Amino acid sequence: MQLRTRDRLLDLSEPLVMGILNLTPDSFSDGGRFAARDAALRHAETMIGEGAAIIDVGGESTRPGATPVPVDEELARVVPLIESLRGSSDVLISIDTLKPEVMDAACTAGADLINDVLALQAPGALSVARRHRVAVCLMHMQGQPRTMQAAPHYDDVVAEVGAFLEQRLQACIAAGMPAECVALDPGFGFGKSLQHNLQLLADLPQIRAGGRPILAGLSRKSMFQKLLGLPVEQRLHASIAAATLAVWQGASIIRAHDVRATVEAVRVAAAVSQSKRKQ
Ligand code: YH5
Repeated sequence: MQLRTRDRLLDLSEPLVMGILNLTPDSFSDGGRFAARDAALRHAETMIGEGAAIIDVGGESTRPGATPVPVDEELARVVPLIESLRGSSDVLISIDTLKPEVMDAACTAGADLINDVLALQAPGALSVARRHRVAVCLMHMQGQPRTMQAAPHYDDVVAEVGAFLEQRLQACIAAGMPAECVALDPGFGFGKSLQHNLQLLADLPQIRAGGRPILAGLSRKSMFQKLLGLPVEQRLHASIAAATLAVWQGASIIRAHDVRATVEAVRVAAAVSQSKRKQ
């Protein structure tokens, strides 16, 4: 399994961990903009040291109920950080945004991957990705971020998510992007009940059937509140169990907050996976 970005081919024969770098003000903001940027850069370097192969830079929260961020503010948060990180490291940089203008500026600043929870459905998003020749992660979401968790409904969640991702992959190909640039993501927690999330993880190989790498984002998500009654700061062990299962089910990239623990779990799951006899 491989993922292309620009002229680089990312080897996914071993699954990789994507470390989350949240640039929303509640994350690193105590001493103003410059201090926040410095703290964020140090956090990125820590995650790289712990084995993150990709850093996912986000300047706007996509959590249910989060407040939207104006484009200028989002640009001011992410672009300088990407420029600094690009200058100091070869790590793959991912930009987590809904806005084509932010995708464009982030790729110009050195981002290698567009992580879009709208799967490039915003006007102009496909052409930005094609022009920069970067990798993209297409994620499934039912509804809009603000209201998606109100009453998610599917007749067959695995089939519907799979069909949506296949349709968005075809839209990328029709827009002139190579299929080799595309990764797919079922979007755990994005317009899904606990049961929907569990079904998607249990049947992840069906979504993998498109032949493109799968990214799974399960880290600290509310499904563990529903399943175990745990607040967000106590979801590490559940997140590690879920990351392990996702790799066992064939996921190639795991998006995570707790990089060291996730890298260890991913390596164990991948080693067992590779020892399995083909039947
Ligand atoms: C994802 O799955 N998720 S942002 C609520 C939480 C904890 C974590 C209240 N961006 C994904 O991480 N991009 C996000 O507890 C993503 N896949 C991709 N590709 C949501 C998040 C979170 C939300």
